[in-house]
Amino acid sequence: MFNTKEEFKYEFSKRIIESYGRTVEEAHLTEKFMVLETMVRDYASVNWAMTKMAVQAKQQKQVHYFSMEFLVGRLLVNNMMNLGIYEIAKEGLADYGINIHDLEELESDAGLGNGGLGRLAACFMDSLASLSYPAFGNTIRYDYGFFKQKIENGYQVEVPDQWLRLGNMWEVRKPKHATEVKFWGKVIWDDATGGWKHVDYEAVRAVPYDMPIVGNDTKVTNTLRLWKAEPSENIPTNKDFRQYAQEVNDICQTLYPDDSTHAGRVLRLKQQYFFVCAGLNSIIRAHLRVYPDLTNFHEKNVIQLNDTHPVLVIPELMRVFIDDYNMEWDDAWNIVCKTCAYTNHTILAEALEKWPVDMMRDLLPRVYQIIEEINRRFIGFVKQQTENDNELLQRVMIIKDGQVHMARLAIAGSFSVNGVAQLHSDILKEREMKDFDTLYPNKFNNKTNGVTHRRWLAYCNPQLTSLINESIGDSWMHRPDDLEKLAPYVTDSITQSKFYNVKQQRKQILADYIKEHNGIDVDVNSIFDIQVKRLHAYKRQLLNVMHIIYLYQRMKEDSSFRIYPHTYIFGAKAAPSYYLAKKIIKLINSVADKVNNDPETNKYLKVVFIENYGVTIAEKIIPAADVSEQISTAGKEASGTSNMKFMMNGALTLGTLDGANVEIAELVGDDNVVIFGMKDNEVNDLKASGSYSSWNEYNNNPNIKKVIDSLVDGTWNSSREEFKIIFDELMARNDEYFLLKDFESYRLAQEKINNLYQDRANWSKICLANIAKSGHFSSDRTIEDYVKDIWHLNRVKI
Ligand code: T68
Repeated sequence: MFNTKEEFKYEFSKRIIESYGRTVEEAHLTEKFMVLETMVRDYASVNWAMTKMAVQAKQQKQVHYFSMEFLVGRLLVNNMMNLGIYEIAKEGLADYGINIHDLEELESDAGLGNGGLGRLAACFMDSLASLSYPAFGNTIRYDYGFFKQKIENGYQVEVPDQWLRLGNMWEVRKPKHATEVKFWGKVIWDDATGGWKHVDYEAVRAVPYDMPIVGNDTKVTNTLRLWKAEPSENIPTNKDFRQYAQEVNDICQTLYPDDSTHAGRVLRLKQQYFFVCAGLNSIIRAHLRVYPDLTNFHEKNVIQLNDTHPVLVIPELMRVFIDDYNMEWDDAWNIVCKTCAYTNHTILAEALEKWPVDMMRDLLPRVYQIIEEINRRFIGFVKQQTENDNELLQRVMIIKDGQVHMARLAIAGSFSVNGVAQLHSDILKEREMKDFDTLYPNKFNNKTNGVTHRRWLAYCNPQLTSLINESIGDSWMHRPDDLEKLAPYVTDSITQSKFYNVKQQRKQILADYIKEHNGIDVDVNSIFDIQVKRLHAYKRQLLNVMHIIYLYQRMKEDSSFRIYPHTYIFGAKAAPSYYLAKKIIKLINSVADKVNNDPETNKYLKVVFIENYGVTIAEKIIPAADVSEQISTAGKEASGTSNMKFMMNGALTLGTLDGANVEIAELVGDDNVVIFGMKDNEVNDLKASGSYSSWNEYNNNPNIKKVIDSLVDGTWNSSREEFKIIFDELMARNDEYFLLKDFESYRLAQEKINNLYQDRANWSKICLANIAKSGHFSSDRTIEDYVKDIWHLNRVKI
């Protein structure tokens, strides 16, 4: 262990020699990196062990966060900062002529997630540990994370993300805690035991790999448990071993296997049950090491279900209680419902999970049998509560038309159901899940998302952090609301100009990156207008592109029309099978090509698509933003979390009243955001009226018409077919997300920003006002809300 620079250097060189038989000078960069990582892990291990002991000794209640995704990102520097050893290590390495950033760059992102939902889970783990709450994460140890995106000739190409190539130094394999998961087979009644028995199954061994989650400035270190599937010793006799081994291997191979095929869907269901079953098994075993039985299970454990992906926790826990521990149904159900809580992240109908009954019955016969019984009893409950309202019953049944509705199962088996921003929670309660709110009046609640201000401000933006600390001290690291102390500085002209300088530095860093990776020169004095998030029609990257096309067309037509220089920056991965989304990426790149190379306009307008958007690149992009594009169709984005990160880094939100934008706007006030577009109720009414016609918008607005026409007249591609699908989405399919409807108000909002930015002092004032209010969107606040209303945890004392 080390507490001084000299001790660090001694330990570092000793380990290099022990591990690789060379001196520090001779060692390869990756060797230095791996040694440093191991040193940090070992340093954290002491606290890790103490945390486990402290939780056990006090028999504290823990939260178990079950999520198919944790988008952790890099950990090396983050963990060193949290442990308070960053400066020592950095200086010690510098003495050896090693730049710590060169080592940092070798770490691959633990990219075990798709987007917001996975990153939220990672932010929660950081806040839980930093606030000293006892918490456990459960997920899958995917061999490959979400794909790496390459852009070739403007198209997205997916390459495997081999995040484990250099190994994962943070994890510790725990074979002792391995367990069996059973698939397929059938269920028979066993007279001998008087219970159901699962026979002829295929067993898979689940082995946990634990990663420490290091809290900031606390000894508390929690665990993220990644489950890996391996062949069981008890191999099936009716199958070729190689085939069996292959099938086992497939379980943890990739995040989100292609579910456009039947085999892909079975695999995803297998993944879900795999980590749920393994995770529960280890929680139950740990509980029974301390208590004689499971009757107080819910007093010591709360399980948070991150969306419906881990909802099999509910029937699986029932199965274990009943089959393995002889509980009566009602007692088991009572405990399950007091243990589980469910977070919903979407109201998009197509994203609400359903599983075909046949598939579930074949793969998980006993679990399915239990779901049937849950459904049967649920129907009885509904009939009794509603005096036989059959229409309502049809709308809420868990098993309906040959499908198991996972969100309905989640609501029935949880004591809390929460949305992730106030508007989203209101929509769930009052519209999308109204029937369930009637059935269970106190279950629904809101927990507005948050992001860890340690990673998304202190770690990723040291320049801004210094400025803040210079002004108000660093108490906000522990109490993010203290960022409000900036309020008096918002109008101070010296602080404003210092802020402006910080922003310019961050824009320069991004500009250098863009130059290196895209070969495009961008002007740091232009407005950096940024939209980074998953590519989806409802998020409306296309509206942004349409507006860029409009600006370009107008500048080309009218030489007196010029805008303040703008750099529009995009980053987005499209799901591999999402054809429209991929075409939008191609369109962005085609527009970029043309616009960037037009000498007549390229002083005013540049477009950049940054490839492979993910946690690490976000840490460079977000601090450089002047404008944060949050332009989803109102009512569609459950919360959004990049909006919070941008705000924290001093960008102005250009957004619709959707998700957490609503709360951002309320907090900072009308002068400090730019809001446009239809509101949620207007979108709803327009849709319900059936009167919307995108052709009317097209015919009545010449700007729109020109933009749309350019999609199919060869402007952006020699083939007129290239973007036909985008044209059809807007015109033939009547513009499901109302881009044309909101276009004019978006254009005016952009114009407003164009003018606002030119008053540099006022612009800085707006950005500072945003930072001052951003403490509310720290995940520390969110976690405290969960703890107070749902989890009821006490802090760990070491
Ligand atoms: C996001 N959801 C929401 N889903 O879209 C976003 N879905 O508004 C919200 O801020 C965020 O969750 C956190 O609450 C997702 O990221 C998924 O990634 C996903 C993955 C698989 C299946 C369905």
